[in-house]
Amino acid sequence: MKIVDAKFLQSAQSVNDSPAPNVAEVAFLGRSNVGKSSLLNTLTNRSGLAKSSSTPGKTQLINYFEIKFKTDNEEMPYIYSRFVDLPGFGYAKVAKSLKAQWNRNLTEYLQLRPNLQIFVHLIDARHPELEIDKNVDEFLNEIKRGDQIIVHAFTKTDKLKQNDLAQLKRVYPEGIFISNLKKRGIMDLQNKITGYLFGN
Ligand SMILES: Nc1nc2c(ncn2[C@@H]2O[C@H](COP(=O)(O)OP(=O)(O)O)[C@@H](O)[C@H]2O)c(=O)[nH]1
Ligand SMILES: [Mg+2]
Repeated sequence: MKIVDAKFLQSAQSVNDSPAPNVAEVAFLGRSNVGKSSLLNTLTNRSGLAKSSSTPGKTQLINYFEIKFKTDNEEMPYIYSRFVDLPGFGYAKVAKSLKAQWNRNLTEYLQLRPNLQIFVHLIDARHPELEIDKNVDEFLNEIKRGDQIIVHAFTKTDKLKQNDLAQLKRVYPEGIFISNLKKRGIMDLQNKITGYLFGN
């Protein structure tokens, strides 16, 4: 299965102004600067795709992308899902009140979205044990329904020495190990997503 098209669908402030929950969604979340936009662009093979969400103002919003997959089934050659770019956490420069509002909207999306199937939690491979990522992971494990999975995607693995990467893989055997720079781990993540959503 292969992604053949991807396009920006819409931005939303919260679940209330989000598109109808009628297509399976994959949410991407992580600290600001972890490499989320780069990963979305690499995954979809659209270099400018997530740029629309990095323009000032839009980084605070939930950004929906429509993803078109080619199947091997002639009767149903294409199948769709949505990738959802969530606001990065750990934004130091923003006022506290605004931060709280973002968190509320984000939390609501994560907890209330019935068609949300996969949480892709991006973690900087150089700093896998940050308190904020542990908190997020704990929260996701608390709210996760039986029909959902959490995927840990370690980014910027090109910045690790071979030994350190091997060690990280031992500690997180279920992890996906990504380098946007070297285009590593991208198919592993795509296969994980399509395997779970579509069974292949
Ligand atoms: N070395 C390296 N740098 C990366 C990788 N992915 C992203 N970056 C860089 O990290 C910075 C933040 O990336 P971006 O995708 O905008 O992060 P976001 O804030 O999570 O959306 C940019 O300077 C990217 O070029 C990667 O796999 N390897
Ligand atoms: Mg970004």
